[in-house]
Amino acid sequence: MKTVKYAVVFCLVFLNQVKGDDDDAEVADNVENYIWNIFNGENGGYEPPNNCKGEFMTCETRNASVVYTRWGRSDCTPDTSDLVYSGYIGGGHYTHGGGGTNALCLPETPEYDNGLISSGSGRSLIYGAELQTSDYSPLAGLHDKDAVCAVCLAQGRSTSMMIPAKRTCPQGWTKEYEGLLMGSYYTHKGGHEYLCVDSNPEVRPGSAPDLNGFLLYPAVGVCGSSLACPPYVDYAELSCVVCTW
Ligand SMILES: [Ca+2]
Repeated sequence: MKTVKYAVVFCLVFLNQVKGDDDDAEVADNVENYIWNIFNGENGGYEPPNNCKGEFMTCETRNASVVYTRWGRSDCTPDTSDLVYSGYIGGGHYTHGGGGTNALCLPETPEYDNGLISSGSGRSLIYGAELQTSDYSPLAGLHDKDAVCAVCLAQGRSTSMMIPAKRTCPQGWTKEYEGLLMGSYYTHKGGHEYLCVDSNPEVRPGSAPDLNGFLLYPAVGVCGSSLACPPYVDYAELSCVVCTW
């Protein structure tokens, strides 16, 4: 910290020298004020946000935080996170080789800029997501239903991770949720990333039936490849967990 203070003093001396030239004086004054505000302003130059709201979103704890997406749910885990927004999973079509490979958490209420809207077909196409679970008994009742998502803010933590094939977090980490690892069907052209879908998923109310855009299938490990079997089990659906630190 001492080195930083010496550097600040040097900068201020230098800026006073620069002020000898009228053309540079205003710029030098602005820089000088900026530096003084950082080191000597109210609250040490830190201006607390004035919109700190919510049980976990307090001004005092807002400095360290991380967001993660809870796939398959429209809410966040009570006592660990605050809801930022909820929406519907979207992404590229399962038959398309192009488009995105990542999944999106599309907000429930989109905002369009009319100035950006035009006609044409040269576009990247985004489709809603369906759970493809007709032959997966734990979620068979949700087959063809539209998948939802929530973006969650974890206050007081600084990073998040998804661990495939785990249900617990390493010591010291906070477990946000556990779920079922889901991906694209293995022969579909439109492959996409793996998502950890909550083990107790919700679906969009009024979901339309079998429209097939961005599709989510349970993921399994395949033995007889380079996969370590055991402990991995051939064609056993893989769990997953999302943790924050
Ligand atoms: Ca379907």
